[in-house]
Amino acid sequence: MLDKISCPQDIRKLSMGDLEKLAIEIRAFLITSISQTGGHIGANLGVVELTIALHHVFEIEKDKIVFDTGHQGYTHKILTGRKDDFKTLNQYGGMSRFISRAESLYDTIDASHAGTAISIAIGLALSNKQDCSESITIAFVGDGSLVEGMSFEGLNFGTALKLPLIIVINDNGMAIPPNVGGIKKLFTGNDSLEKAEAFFSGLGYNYVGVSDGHNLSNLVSAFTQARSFVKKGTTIVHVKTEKGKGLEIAKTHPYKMHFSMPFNPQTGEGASSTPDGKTYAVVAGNKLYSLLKENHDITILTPSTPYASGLDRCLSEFPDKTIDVGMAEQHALGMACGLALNNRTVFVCYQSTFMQRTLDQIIHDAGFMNLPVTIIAARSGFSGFDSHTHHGIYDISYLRAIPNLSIFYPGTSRDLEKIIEERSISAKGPMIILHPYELVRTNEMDFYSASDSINGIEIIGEGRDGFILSVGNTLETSIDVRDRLLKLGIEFGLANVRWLKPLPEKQIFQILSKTNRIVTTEENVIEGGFGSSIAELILDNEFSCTLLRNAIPNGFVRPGDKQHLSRLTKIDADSLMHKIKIKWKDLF
Ligand SMILES: Cc1ncc(C[n+]2csc(CCOP(=O)(O)OP(=O)(O)O)c2C)c(N)n1
Repeated sequence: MLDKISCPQDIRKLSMGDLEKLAIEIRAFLITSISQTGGHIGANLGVVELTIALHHVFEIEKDKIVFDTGHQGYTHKILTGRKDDFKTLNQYGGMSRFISRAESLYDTIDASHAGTAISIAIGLALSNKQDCSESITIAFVGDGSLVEGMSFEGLNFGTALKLPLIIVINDNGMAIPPNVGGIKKLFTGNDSLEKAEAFFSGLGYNYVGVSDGHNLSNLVSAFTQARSFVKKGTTIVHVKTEKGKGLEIAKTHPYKMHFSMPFNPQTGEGASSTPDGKTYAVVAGNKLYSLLKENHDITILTPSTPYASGLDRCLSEFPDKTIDVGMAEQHALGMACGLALNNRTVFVCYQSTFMQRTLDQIIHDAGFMNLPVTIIAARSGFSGFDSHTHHGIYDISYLRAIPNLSIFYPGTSRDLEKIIEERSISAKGPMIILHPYELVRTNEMDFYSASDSINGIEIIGEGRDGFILSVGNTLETSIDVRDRLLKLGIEFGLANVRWLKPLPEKQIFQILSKTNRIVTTEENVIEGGFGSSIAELILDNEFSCTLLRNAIPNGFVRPGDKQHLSRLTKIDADSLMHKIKIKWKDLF
């Protein structure tokens, strides 16, 4: 069947029997292909029929599907001519894990952060209405992403105007972990469709429920009905599906198999959402776990990304103290502020890229009230193959300006453990701890000083010709560059800076007064980053130093292997050596 589809009209012509055969083929293809490359296996196996039915009923050349998050669009990709690209998934320059406008005319938006579809679809539908266009807009949103603040804002407005809009809710009971809260309650139980109908009708929506989202005939009828309602205002099509449908391991472990590295589809061997080994997230998660074990009175919150934060054991063994608040980044911080107001010690664990959604809560709630909330943001810097929108490369720039906020970026796993421990004992004012998406170096202690203190910056070595101020995971590059310079008889000192805000000014002033060649290194964009903070210090205090800021040039960076991305953005050791040679020719 798959080979017979060369354009969208072909799917519209298929009989029910052929649609069913197509679903079987697509599911088999997804299992074979994703088990080899890795990818969002569970989410995509659950929406094969749903996507086929949408393509069958709607005219994709005219009607627009707006996928929320965009991780569940693989069947859509297959149906829009990208089957052969699946072998390039998770390769540099290969097919995106998400919906991507660069890939296809039929991908309406670029997305990978959840919650955007309903609002964007409302805007598209309004403009279509203004143009008297026949186009129907379909927002496709999972029950997990439905709890995002932006989804709720859109849901509220979705019936304010009569729009040619359909909102499809893919209800599988799961975000990455199981969904939580009121929406989960609404969507659970034998009477869930009745409860949902009452809820959405109350908001002013037409409602169509589908209890078996793998039954193509039911789906086609539901979408045909929704299409006929379009002139009557917005319709919700609420579809029950099973995440991981058709693959035993994905069905029984939907959390683990939301996304997986390559795996054996028969045995499940290799199935894991993160690379093997001790990542910084594991270090942070283990430290929090040991604090809970030692009965520290701490509360840990995560907005549905426990795996990225290494919280699995905390969640399973200390469910009262470790709370998944659902896909609700803003709410997580608000809730943390409430806990802190009542003197609780609270850690909020984000994946750095999704923390962007909560900028104002950091400023307005935690910052303004100077509350002792500790945010731990994993995957700061490059996020590897995740997505070009998943890199946490703006963190330092947008956080630096926030009053009262301290920013700590550990250079070693020891720094990370220490700062978490210190914050669990005494936290004053809000703090963000950033850490990278990387394995901890197995021999890291060979490199650094033996001191256990995390006060101020850690001087790793002195040098008469210049000084490298290094942030977080760029320390290794800095050590490499320092060694290469030493071999050329050029002596640069090196510090693991750790404290980005407030800067340990006294120590930095000492360095600035001893040398006039300063290098800063960071895995952050150049504008407003750590290097900029040193430039400000130099300028404001009239030091005569020359400064080389080794940081990522402004722009969106493709997903890819981290080392490759460092080379591409010219922050790797070779590039830094080259920049040093050009800037300070007199040294060579
Ligand atoms: C703002 C934001 N928070 C967290 C994530 C991480 N994330 C990606 S998919 C996902 C679960 C999505 O659940 P749902 O929308 O129900 O879709 P499903 O995978 O169950 O089909 C999460 C938490 C994200 N992409 N964006």
